[in-house]
Amino acid sequence: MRIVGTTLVHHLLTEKEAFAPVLTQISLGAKLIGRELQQAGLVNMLGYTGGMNVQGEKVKKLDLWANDAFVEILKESGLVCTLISEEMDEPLHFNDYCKEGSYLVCFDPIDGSSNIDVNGALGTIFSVRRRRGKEADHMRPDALEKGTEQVAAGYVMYGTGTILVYTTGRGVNGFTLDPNIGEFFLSHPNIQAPKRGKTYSVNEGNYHHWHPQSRKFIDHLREIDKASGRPYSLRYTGALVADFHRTLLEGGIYLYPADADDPKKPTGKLRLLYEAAPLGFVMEVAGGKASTGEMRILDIQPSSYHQRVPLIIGSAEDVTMAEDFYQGRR
Ligand code: AHM
Ligand code: MG
Repeated sequence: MRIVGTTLVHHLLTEKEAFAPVLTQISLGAKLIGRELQQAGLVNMLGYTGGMNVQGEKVKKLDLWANDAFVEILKESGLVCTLISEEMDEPLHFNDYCKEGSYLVCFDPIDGSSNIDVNGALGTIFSVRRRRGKEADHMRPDALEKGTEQVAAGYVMYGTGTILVYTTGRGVNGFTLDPNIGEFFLSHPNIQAPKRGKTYSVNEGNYHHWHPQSRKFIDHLREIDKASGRPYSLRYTGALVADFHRTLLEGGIYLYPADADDPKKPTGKLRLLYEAAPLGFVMEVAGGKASTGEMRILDIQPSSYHQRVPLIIGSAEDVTMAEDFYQGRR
């Protein structure tokens, strides 16, 4: 059955800020990626390019294709001065579009890349910030502001359907794509994250690499105690967006903790600017929390474009419980 009602385009007209064209372009990128994913196996878009990205990870063909598509589409908005992407070593700066009121967009074009070849869920994550300076040399201070400075953030999930969820700080709304007419319709108005959940989401294969606090917390969730709703169930898709989306709607907690052994992941795997901060903004506006265990994600002062942070995100009570373990109160 087709969803009818408010379209994303109509909803964006209610936003006070002038970035509606940026979000409209992001939704166009989402439609293109969604379509490409559906036929990727047919047009030789699966597999690796042979290259590595700035994080030393193998780059898949679709990662690059999606990155290029987003660059072109966001440039087209005429409002974006600077782009920071997981797939680009350095920020991309468009001198012609740098003016008063232009924006900086940080994005992960394809989140959950390891799911590409197995027809698993994937996502796109985006964060919109204001450009304060106009010159390329002011890019760094603008990009490296705290997550509290985001003016909009959200994600697209490519699963059984394509859904776009975003916030500008006043409510979190989700829009489902009707593929027959290529329009996003409001399907999840004013999303509120449950105060507490029943599931935890973590790559438990890394258990023996974690710090003791992480192991203690997960051990606690696995203990049997009916009164406190334990054990929690484990759910992990390998795509942050998919695990985050479930956690946002149904409650619970997602973690990608620091790694005590792997020198490549001493602060976890996920990137602050285009993974942790945007999802942290969405989760907080929906009533949940996002933390490193030690501090609020949105209060972290970034030090580099591709900085990684531990991420603990989800229902407010579940994240508070995790912080009790990480800060030694339990
Ligand atoms: P990616 O953006 O390169 O795909 O990496 C991020 C992904 C997340 O989507 C997911 O939660 C996590 O990495 C999975 O990592 P792991 O395989 O180590 O559990
Ligand atoms: Mg990625």
